[in-house]
Amino acid sequence: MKISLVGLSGCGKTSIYSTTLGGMAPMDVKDLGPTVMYEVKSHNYLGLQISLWDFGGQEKYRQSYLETPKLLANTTILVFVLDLHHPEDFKKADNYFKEVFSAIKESGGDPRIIIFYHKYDTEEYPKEQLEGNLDKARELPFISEIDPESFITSIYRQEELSEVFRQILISDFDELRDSVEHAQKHLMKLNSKIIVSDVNGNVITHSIKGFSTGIQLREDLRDYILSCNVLRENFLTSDSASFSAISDTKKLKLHIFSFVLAVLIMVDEGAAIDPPEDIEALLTDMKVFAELIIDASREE
Ligand SMILES: Nc1nc2c(ncn2[C@@H]2O[C@H](COP(=O)(O)OP(=O)(O)OP(=O)(O)O)[C@@H](O)[C@H]2O)c(=O)[nH]1
Ligand SMILES: [Mg+2]
Repeated sequence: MKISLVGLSGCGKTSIYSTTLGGMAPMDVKDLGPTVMYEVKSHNYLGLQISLWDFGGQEKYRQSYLETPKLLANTTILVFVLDLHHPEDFKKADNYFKEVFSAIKESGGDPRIIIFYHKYDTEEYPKEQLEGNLDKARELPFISEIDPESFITSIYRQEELSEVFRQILISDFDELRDSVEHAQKHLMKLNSKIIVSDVNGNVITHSIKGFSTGIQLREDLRDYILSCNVLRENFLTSDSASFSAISDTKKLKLHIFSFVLAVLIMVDEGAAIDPPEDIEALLTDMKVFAELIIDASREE
């Protein structure tokens, strides 16, 4: 699956990648330099091979993509990023979108089109202007003509941005999407802190804030899952396994299903304990989810 991120220079494409799949915090991307030409980042998410093309937006590069349409060809999902903090560039951006869209269409492509109305925050920007800019952006000639699926995004609203990204990544896989919804329903009912991730530490859904940087699970837990997964593979030689870590005050249980899916359950001392049958129901659904992931990655 090829995701192409396009937009003018400085609109936030590399920041979006870095703070979702790249595991960086918003503060760390302030000093990113402009992307030279384009960068392709491969990412395995839930067993799906994602290649994310970050097309540097400086004028000299923009021209070269339009002249070499094969770079944009085979795009599965085209994400236009529009910078809400720079309304003076809206027209230029709208025109660039139109040119990219035409170049892809001319090369026979038919990608899903998504627009990010990005930098929807007041970080170094006056609040009064933001809403007006958003309205103006929606009325741009090309954007209103194709009326694409849209999201309002900001790297400073990490949970939402990651959720948008997760939705986009699995949107083509109906069954996976249903499984994620099932997991979310279970999590809402349970008191335990739970993270469902893949074995590489990409968070799929969770019921605790602060355990991830974008889509990436925090490093110590990611390392724990990776180590347990190696034990499962080499020592237990089974597709699925469970692990426990217990201290005086905390309990951490890890379930790995079909070598792809990890369910981490944390219980603090004194916290309400969930009925075992409710946890069992979650785990049964996640086992099915893991099998669907395997099927989906085979189909790809
Ligand atoms: N306020 C705010 N600033 C952001 C956001 N996303 C990115 N930025 C800032 O925008 C600047 C440029 O971001 P980049 O990600 O490098 O922009 P780019 O689109 O990759 O630029 P090129 O590589 O030249 O095409 C950085 O200083 C980021 O900190 C956001 O959501 N809100
Ligand atoms: Mg960049």
